Amino acid sequence: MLRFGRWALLLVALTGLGFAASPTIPIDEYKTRRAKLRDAVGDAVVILYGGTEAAHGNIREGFYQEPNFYYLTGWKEPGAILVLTPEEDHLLIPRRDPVEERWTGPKLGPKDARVSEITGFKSVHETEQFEQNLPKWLSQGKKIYLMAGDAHAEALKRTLPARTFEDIAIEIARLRQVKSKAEISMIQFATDATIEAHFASWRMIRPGVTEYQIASRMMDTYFQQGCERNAYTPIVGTGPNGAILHYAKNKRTVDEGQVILMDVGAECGMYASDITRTVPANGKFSARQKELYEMVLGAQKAVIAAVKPGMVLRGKYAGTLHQIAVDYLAKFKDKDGKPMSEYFTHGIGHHVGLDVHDANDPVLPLSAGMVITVEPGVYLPDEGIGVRIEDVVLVTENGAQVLSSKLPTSIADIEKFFATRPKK
Ligand SMILES: [Mn+2]
Repeated sequence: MLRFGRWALLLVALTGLGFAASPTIPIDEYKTRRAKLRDAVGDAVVILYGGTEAAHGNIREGFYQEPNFYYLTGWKEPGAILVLTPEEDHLLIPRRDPVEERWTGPKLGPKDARVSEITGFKSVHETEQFEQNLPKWLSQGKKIYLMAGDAHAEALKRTLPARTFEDIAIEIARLRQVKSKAEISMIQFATDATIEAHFASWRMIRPGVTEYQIASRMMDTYFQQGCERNAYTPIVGTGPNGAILHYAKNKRTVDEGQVILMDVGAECGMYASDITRTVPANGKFSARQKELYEMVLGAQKAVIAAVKPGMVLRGKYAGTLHQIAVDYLAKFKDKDGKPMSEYFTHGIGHHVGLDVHDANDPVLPLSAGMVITVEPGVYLPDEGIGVRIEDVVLVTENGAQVLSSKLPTSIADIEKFFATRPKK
């Protein structure tokens, strides 16, 4: 086996067997992002603090980088600072600490010979040198842009009472909401891993299994592919739990005749996905379940058909994607004549990227390169059912591409999957 190892790997890559390696963002892309941010803020200095162990790392989750900082630097270690002057990019990282490294492993230090090559920054300093360099850097721009609300940024403001500060959040959000080709590949990877997780759940769902067993199988599927985190707490709701929007207890046992709502997504290489499917416990939808499911699927199709540059995602007024779903669902009534749109009790979707609810400027309409979810649903606690269908959708030049289209949504396809799956 060893002799053929390399060839076997190549064969696997070529034939698409096994799981593909995760794509990455080229280091030059982070430079381009910083250049764009510099253009956006004009004659100003940007100071952005990365996550610290205390703020973002904890025993349960481990350290993860603050997403805005990561977006601009690609730097994943704690305690870093980014300074952009009108002319220069500076990265500040902590000095190496041999005692700390016994716990966290060796880290790249600011004096390392390869530090510029690895970080993509010509200018890398010790964070301990921040204060002594600050007057020089601040003299290069009129305004100072900081992340409002960040504890370090607010402390810095108090030390510079004479200066004018602006919030950098919206400027970074406007960049983050339009994804590059490399980012779309990252989201596609997380989406493909998430699709495999949903298929894995469909293979095991039957009366008698528990919500936590389903969630566990789904998480295992994407962790096996190298994904680092859940993009959010898995929502697996059977029967009435499907009508609880952010249900996360996952303790109930699946009963005969119920549908199971699974809103579960992986985070892989820092990028999130977010997919929801609603499937029948015993492989076949009842007449009433079909009726509700078809309404939601029809609403989702109507919205996806309308996705294109210029459209507005959210908002309860004519012309938004949200309103298209509301108008579609309003054509159907409950037994008292109430429009079914009243059982659609959340937004139609959100941007997806480094965060599952990704940064965006809500004032701007959609444009090519944005990635959103389309997730209509109806929730009827009295009938013990919730139905939601959620896909990840890329806005293209003239329409939309569903990145999660490999996971079926039609009743026929779902029932066929259940009817033909291996019996266990
Ligand atoms: Mn979502």
